[in-house]
Amino acid sequence: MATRSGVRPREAATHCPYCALQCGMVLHATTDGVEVAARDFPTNRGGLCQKGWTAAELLDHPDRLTTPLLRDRPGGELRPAGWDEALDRVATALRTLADRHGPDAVAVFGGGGLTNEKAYALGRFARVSLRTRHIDYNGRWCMSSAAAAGNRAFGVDRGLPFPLADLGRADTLLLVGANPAETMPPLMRHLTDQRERGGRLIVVDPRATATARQADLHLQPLPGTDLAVANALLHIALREGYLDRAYVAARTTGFDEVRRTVAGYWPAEVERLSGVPVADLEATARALATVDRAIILTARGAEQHAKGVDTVSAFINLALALGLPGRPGAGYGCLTGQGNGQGGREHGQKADQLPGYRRIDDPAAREHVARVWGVDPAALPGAGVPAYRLLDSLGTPSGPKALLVFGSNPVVSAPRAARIESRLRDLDLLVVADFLRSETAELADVVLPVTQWAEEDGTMTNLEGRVLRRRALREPPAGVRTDLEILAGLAARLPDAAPLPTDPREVFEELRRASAGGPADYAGITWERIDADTGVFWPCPDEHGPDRPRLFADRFHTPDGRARFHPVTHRPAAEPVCADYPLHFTTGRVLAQYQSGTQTRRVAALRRAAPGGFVELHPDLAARLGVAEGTPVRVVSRRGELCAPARLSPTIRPDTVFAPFHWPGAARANSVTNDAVDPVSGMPEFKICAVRVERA
Ligand SMILES: Nc1nc2c(c(=O)[nH]1)N[C@H]1C(S)=C(S)[C@@H](COP(=O)(O)OP(=O)(O)OC[C@H]3O[C@@H](n4cnc5c(=O)[nH]c(N)nc54)[C@H](O)[C@@H]3O)O[C@H]1N2
Ligand SMILES: Nc1nc2c(c(=O)[nH]1)N[C@H]1C(S)=C(S)[C@@H](COP(=O)(O)OP(=O)(O)OC[C@H]3O[C@@H](n4cnc5c(=O)[nH]c(N)nc54)[C@H](O)[C@@H]3O)O[C@H]1N2
Ligand code: SF4
Ligand SMILES: [Mo]
Repeated sequence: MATRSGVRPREAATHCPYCALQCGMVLHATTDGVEVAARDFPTNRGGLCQKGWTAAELLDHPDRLTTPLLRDRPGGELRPAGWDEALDRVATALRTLADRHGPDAVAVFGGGGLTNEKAYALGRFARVSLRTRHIDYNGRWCMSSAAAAGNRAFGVDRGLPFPLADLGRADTLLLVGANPAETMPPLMRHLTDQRERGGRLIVVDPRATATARQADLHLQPLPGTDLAVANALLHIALREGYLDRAYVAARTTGFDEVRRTVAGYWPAEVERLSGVPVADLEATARALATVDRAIILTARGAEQHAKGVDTVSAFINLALALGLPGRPGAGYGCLTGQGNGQGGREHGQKADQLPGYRRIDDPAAREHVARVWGVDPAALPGAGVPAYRLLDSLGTPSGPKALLVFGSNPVVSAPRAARIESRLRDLDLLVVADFLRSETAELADVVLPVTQWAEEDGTMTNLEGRVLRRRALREPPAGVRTDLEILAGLAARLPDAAPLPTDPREVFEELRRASAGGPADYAGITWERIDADTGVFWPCPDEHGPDRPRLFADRFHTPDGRARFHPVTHRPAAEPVCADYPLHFTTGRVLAQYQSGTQTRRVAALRRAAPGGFVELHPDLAARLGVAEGTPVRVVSRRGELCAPARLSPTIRPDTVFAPFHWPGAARANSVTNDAVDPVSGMPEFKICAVRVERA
């Protein structure tokens, strides 16, 4: 790290630690701490949201961890310990468990907020130092359905295959299950441009969100019916003669079966199913098909379902039939969520994956990566299992007995969280690396305190596939180590472990070699090149060749260069409503809180803006339940309940209730959610289950 070598900059041009927009910011070291200033960058154009403005408050927060913590016996208290004692304890337990039960007795859980270097090092540590197949990460909760659908249609998964600025020039922009006014506020600047240029914004969301309120047209479907809506849009487009025949013939395969499938999606029937009026479906199809530059974007509202992959495929089918992907200024994309949600899914913390977005079951990929790692390809483990299956197997007779967590707080964020919490309690060893005592850290046997973003160098890949630099401003507090130093310290204590580098730049150089030739090729990306420009877009195989802000202009990344249609059919939510659980429950975010809230719940201004959980419901439903604004209500599902004050809103569907998922304890939304997962991606159905609501 630059700061460790004695250079101590007074200011650092870096990016926000939170979401995938990775807004540009400048950090200044002052006598009272660290000040944040907005920095103009193509994504945020000088804007920051409240979370970004206040991010530095956690650097010197009284809750910050600055010493390892150990629990000496189950049920005992966590007590401060030295690093050698903590790392020895972890390494000894890992060795004992692996000796007794085999290497798969140990599991690793990563996060989409980790830098590329950390994500890469975590995957290598699991496969080489621990030799376990059990590694997965919270991107499974977030990106996996869009990733799977993108891969099967285009042969590659880059959330936005074009720069974000293209949104500002779109004639029609369709946002499906995305609420960027709260989840990426500076992105709205591009949408303001779009509308000032005369473009149309159409939003699909069961709630009239801050984003939907700015739209020209708001489709308000029943949660879980987006797939049917997309098929109806394609049905109408074909009926009206909007098919781009030349494009479909030249650039795609598989259209005929999709044509047959959508023929059955009569708009009137889809209106009955989804509640979206036929006239609105027709207006949407027309708005997409009769302009030059139309863009379709999905986010978690459409994706976090047990049919999320097929739902995204339905919107990709629509985009392909209209000839959008690869046309300048047009296309399909998904809005990646976490700070490094894109890079975090490319470099090997996913159960089935090796660096460079290679598949772990591909012999050539194993050969290539094993060579970079200096090991025998046969020694690399095979594919593990997706996050929910992994967490749900912990501590069971056939499941892992130890878990190392880097960058996630599943006690709050996992579906059916009470069950996952009890699985974590059943482990022989739970290790959490974090800079705060998250709810998951509270259960740990060993807590390892790590650096924060302003104390680290590294790279992040934003929602556009643009690789950026995170730059350190200051030294970490005494007693704190980087994630890379922790992995290296553990590797050194394990048998036959190759040494792991701790300098992020050295790790990046290795990552470049490991990714070379893979779908996400970083071989041509250097830190200097990133510094010299506003980042570098992957794939970039050649240091002296161009990067690729826009994909698909002449070919897709499939073997024959053509995009693939996938026929998909609607199916109901995994848990239908019934007499006992008559309402649909859906979940999401509010502006002032981030994810499981470990960080943002500790920032005073954010706590004031969003002090606690709530349940959003329609006034008619509230009247039926005898509930007024602020009345504590209980939301009960077959799995558990949450308790929080009612918030009345005439803009939500009367058959649907909503709660944000940022809080632990009684208000924990994931006590209620369903653990059904998508059969292809393993993405949980966070966005719909059956509940009843009662006065608490
Ligand atoms: N403030 C804030 N910003 C964040 C985050 C945060 O925690 N807080 N997290 C970041 C991360 S990791 C992510 S993944 C992104 C997520 O960004 P978004 O996807 O924009 O966020 P969500 O609120 O999860 O979901 C979006 C919308 O989906 C709607 N929805 C619910 N069910 C359905 C459905 O069945 N169909 C449709 N069409 N819509 C539905 C919800 O009403 C909600 O308004 O945000 C990122 N930015
Ligand atoms: N009901 C419901 N549940 C959801 C969702 C939903 O829409 N509804 N959304 C899902 C989605 S999209 C996501 S992305 C997940 C996210 O949920 P989580 O996986 O829980 O993510 P975070 O809350 O960001 O947790 C990150 C933790 O790691 C720590 N941390 C941050 N940076 C670092 C680092 O560099 N190193 C280390 N070691 N630790 C770090 C933070 O302090 C924090 O405790 O939640 C999912 N859960
Ligand atoms: S929009 Fe995202 S990246 Fe930008 S300041 Fe807010 S949290 Fe940070
Ligand atoms: Mo996410």
